[in-house]
Amino acid sequence: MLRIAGTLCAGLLLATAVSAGELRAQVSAGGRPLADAVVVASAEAPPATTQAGTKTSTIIIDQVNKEFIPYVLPVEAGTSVNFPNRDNIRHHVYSFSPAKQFELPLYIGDPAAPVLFDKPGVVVLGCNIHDWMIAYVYVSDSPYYARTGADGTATLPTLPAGRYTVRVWHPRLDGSEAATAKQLAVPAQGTVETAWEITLKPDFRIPRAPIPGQGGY
Ligand SMILES: [Cu+2]
Repeated sequence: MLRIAGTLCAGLLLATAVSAGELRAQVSAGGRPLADAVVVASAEAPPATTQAGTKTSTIIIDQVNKEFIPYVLPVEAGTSVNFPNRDNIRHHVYSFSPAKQFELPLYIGDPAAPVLFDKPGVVVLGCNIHDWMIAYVYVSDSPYYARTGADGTATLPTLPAGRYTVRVWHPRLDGSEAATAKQLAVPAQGTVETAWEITLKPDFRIPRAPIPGQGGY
């Protein structure tokens, strides 16, 4: 009997701890899974606990082999991002985007300070030296977001139960992010699934400059 009571008790505790559901989103374009899409869920009654400017995690965008890694980084507004340069040549990172304008003049290794992204919006990153280097910081006004992997799936694992507006964004999304919005209810337990098939604009990324003596890149 004791053992049964113990199990029951643990079960109740677990139920209390996980009064959150999971949202699993599948994003595709042209019928194929789409990586680097950002799925954002905004609660209709957002919790009042989130405070911008208090994020302490050390999130980074690397510069490796003259590319930004990752290509798309979703963060919550108020997050600082560091931009270490792992190459043995200098990069010069900048953005002219309204959500964050900044410049990290020519450097190797760690820049002097991380960059605070405090305003929601899409921030396009470039490098003054290498025109093909481009990346995106998606600054979210909601703490609930995830990026799709190569399988086109994004999982938001712990959403407090309730009603949400969910949207998808991608660097090449043809149309507005707002137009992708849909409402759904997240249960206290279990998974809710949703999917988008989106249209992409052509890829205007600048090809990498050829390296002398090597073909292609
Ligand atoms: Cu560069």
